[in-house]
Amino acid sequence: MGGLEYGAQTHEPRDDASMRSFRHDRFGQFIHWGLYALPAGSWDGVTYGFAAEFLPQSATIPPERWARLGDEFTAPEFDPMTWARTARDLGARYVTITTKHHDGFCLWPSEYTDFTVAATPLKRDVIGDLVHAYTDVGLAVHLYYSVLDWHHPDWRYSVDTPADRDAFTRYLTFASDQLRELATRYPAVRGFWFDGTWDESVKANGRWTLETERMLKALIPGAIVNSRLRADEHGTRHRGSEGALMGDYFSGYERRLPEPWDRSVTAEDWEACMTIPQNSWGYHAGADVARSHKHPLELVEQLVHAVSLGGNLLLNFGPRGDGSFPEFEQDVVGTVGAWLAANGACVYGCGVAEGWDYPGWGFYTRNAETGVVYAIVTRIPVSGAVVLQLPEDIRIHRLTALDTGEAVPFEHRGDRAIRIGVDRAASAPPVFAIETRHHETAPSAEVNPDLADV
Ligand code: H79
Repeated sequence: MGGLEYGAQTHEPRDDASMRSFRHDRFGQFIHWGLYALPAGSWDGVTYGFAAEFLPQSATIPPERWARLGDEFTAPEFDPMTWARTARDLGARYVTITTKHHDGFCLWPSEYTDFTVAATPLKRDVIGDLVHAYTDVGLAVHLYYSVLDWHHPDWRYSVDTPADRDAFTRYLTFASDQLRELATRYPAVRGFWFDGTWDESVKANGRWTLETERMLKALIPGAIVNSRLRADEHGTRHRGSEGALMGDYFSGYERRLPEPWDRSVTAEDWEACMTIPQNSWGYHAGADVARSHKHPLELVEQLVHAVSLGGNLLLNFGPRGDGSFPEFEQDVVGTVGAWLAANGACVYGCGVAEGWDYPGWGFYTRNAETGVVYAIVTRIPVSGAVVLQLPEDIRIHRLTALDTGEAVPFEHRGDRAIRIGVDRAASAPPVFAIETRHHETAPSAEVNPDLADV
């Protein structure tokens, strides 16, 4: 296969139970929590509009000063069970938690560095407690790990000298040790989500990325690893130089989704990660950032957009430094959670509806097992009606409102379209469940001249 040594190890999507379950779940909660949640975007009286977790760079804070934030990490409101229930109420089926972000601060008591939660007043093993709580409520846990590390003295952006190479080799050993530590301490986790892998130093170490993937899968059978970890021997990322996906799913969609009509993306598993603010993953208390928050229903729209193209959505939450969830995130939990409680059948276990072209008024999804197609109306037309173009030879067998289960009247428009009235005052996207059957053409006695053997 192009002779790549560190490229893609398989050329087909994984189809084991673990991967099927990840694909089925469709909706995950991302958690960004660390020291950056305390200053929440402001430093020495100045508010920086950029992402809260980038504050050390935005405000050029010396590492020693940043590390002293650990003394304030008391998180009196931190309750792992409340977090887990919040994710469950949201309708998420898995969670991805930051163990170490770019600032290098570790939320577990790693034996390989002192820059951890163990050195703060909070002391407790945040990762261990969260893995336990989320697993308890039935959510799969994935661990986020930033390879980029602003704290570690051996981190390098590029390896240009023998000294850099030695340092970075030590750094990669440190990262491997930490990852082995995570997989060993928390064997219940289902996957790893890598970040901070775009620098020349990592790209020059494709072999390390493959070995890391292999190590984690050896320690945790069935573990799922995102493509962002991976580079091949040419430094080509996500997909190897010959074009095949590395890791288990494509994780390059960050704060964006593929175009809704681009069905080419359905050839691979993928996940998009999304913020509620325009751009902050850690909690940001700034007023301008608050003004950028997406409406909870936009997030419903993004979720079904992802599912309609066979992808997952990983929606980020950045709890406050005290361990509580800000009000706007609780609103998202309420609205998205309520919508999914009534309409989750069009999300979980669903994917692309082959043959149903992207309609401007919303999205189609299809449950591969039942064959039911869902029409999710995220943009109700001013006409108060939507027209559904049917695939060839498909007829409507039953059409119901997903939330009530009641039959919905519709009007035929020739053989290939139907028209459904939609309540223009609907307070959330209505969903129609469509059971279809194949149209059986009556055998014709006449010879069709177009089919004549010529
Ligand atoms: O954890 C969240 C962010 O803090 C983190 N990723 C999400 C999940 C993140 N780190 N950096 N960024 C987001 C900004 C990324 C900038 C990039 Fe690039 C653009 C990376 C690759 C292209 C600029 C150009 C920086 C490196 C090359």
